[in-house]
Amino acid sequence: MKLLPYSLSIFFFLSMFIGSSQTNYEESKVPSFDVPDPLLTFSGHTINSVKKWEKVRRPELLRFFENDIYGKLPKKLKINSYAILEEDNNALNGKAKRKQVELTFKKKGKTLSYTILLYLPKNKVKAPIFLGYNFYGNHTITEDKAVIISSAWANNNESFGIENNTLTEASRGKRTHRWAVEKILDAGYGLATIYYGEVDPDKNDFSDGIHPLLYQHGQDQPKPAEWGSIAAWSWGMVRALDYFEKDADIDASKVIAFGHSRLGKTSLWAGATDERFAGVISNNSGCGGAALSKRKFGETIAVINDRFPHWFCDNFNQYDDNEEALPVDQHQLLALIAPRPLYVASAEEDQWADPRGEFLSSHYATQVYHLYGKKGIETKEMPMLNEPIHNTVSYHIRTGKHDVTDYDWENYIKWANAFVK
Ligand code: GTR
Repeated sequence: MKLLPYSLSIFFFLSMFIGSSQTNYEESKVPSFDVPDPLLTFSGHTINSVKKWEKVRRPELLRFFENDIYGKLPKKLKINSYAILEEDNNALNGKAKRKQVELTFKKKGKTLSYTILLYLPKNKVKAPIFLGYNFYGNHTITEDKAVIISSAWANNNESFGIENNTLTEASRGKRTHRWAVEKILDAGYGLATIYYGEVDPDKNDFSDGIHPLLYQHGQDQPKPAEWGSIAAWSWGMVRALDYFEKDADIDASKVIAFGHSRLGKTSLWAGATDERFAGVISNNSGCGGAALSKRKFGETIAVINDRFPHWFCDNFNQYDDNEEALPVDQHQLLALIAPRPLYVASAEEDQWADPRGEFLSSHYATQVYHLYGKKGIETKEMPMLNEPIHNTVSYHIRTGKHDVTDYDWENYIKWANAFVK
């Protein structure tokens, strides 16, 4: 094994404590397992056509992921109303049109609102857009003073100046490096982002966010097969897409779901559950996202359910230290996105997310893309660092840590130009 850079070794060392003492980072210790076949039904029938995939296999896989992993929505809930809170045709030094649109939902006397920040390329009739959540508020993605600061609950974070779970001016522009707004606009795309905490605060508490609007009488938390926070955040993306269909500045047939880390798990689930998303990007999504669970490399199901008990549905707990019992794996989540363009990206130092597991997952999902005559990750050999493979299913592993960089965005734009636009 080659020597690891100092920062990387520290990260591994810390992760051992954050995770379980048995966190595995050695390829030789990955257990051998059968990769569940996307093209074989649970009752053993071979799927050899698009028709059978769409009629039989896709629905049964989707149902499994709903019931046992992310949790299903108890009911439908549509946008009650929306309001353009603010609009400027000369934002970002005249480069963009900015809109801040608030969606409101009402049920059982309860109300939830969240705000979409939109930057659209000027002089474009209907723009394709990237839609992705941010972790600390819309105002963190840009220095733009006009971006409204959310009053929703936020995780405290000293370096972002967030105390008392309240977002403030102190964090404006703190995450600009993760959002290549200019590059996106220059390439003719718009960007839509939402603070994920407005849809569901990221804590193990189901009395807030969107969940209570859909409880039955007397219910105070989701049932074992009902939606956790990832499914709630995905739902928020889907409802944003409903709004885009009404906005004349946006080409709603070209909305790409983007997400990093837990929000990459979210973009994948949004893309799987709503086929209107024209493409999906998973940036370093790891366990419960693009990475194969059965490899038990880096973060595992038991560890993620222990640290984030609210992310998945309670039924997912039955696979804690019991990955063998899973009749599916995450490549089949990716396959649910077929034949739409999909980009899975990893980072070299992000071993916690199992880059190799993310890569193999994209490879094993590719057979479903083949049914549609599309190309994906044809090889089982991982590409070199910073040497992307671009097909309908794309993959890269870049140098650096768990993050979103300009390099990632440059590749997403190239892929979107070739396969979505
Ligand atoms: C980590 C978690 C990962 C990933 C990440 C993030 O702590 O273990 O699964 O989701 O958080 O979202 O930043």
